Amino acid sequence: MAKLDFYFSPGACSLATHICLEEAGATFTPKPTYTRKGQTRTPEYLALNPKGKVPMLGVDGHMLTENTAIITYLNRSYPNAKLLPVGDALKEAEALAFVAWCASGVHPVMSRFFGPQNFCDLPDSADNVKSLAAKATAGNFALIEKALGTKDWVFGDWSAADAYIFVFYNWASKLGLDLAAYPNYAKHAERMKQRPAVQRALAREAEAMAAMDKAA
Ligand SMILES: N[C@@H](CCC(=O)N[C@@H](CS)C(=O)NCC(=O)O)C(=O)O
Repeated sequence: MAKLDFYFSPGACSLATHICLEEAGATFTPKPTYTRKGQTRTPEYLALNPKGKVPMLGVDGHMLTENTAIITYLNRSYPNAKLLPVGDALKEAEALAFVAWCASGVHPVMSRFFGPQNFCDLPDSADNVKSLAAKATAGNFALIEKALGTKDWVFGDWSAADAYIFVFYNWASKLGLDLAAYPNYAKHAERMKQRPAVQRALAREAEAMAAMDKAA
């Protein structure tokens, strides 16, 4: 098996990959890299990943970025974990399309909440940026709610798609967004918290966060 180094920031979208690593039973070295402390923007980190983002997975020294790509790699490397539907090319591609939409359609909209000034720097524009982000997020969450329907998991069996949408539900809860219109999504988040792999990933992230706060 390849030597894996996992770069993540507690609470960031890297949690999707973190959960998949745990679900796969992979052995990896955690490398907490705090976005809030600018640690993804240091010359050392940028030398590894010029995009300055987490997640990043070192695979025998090769740096792989983007949740979608890392999940694809883990799915191929740990087929027993079934991170994406196995054995049916169309179903696998559909799940990958969902994960790619999380990365390209849902995440960038929610990023506006965390850095409204990066999207519009006109004076007093932050509230407008956030209220447009809330509207667009509501549309995306309605699609997630519909994709879940009454199923336990987006694609019937658990998959990486469930890991990525869990990140957004956590963000929305922390932001205090109104989540009343998404009862299936709320139950999904509770189900996710029951999974041992999710508990291990969350515990490691909480530990890393506590260490960062202590060092601050
Ligand atoms: N499309 C990427 C998104 C990566 C991303 O935006 N990561 C954020 C954390 S949620 C980050 O590292 N931000 C740090 C920064 O921009 O300095 C993926 O899904 O992996």
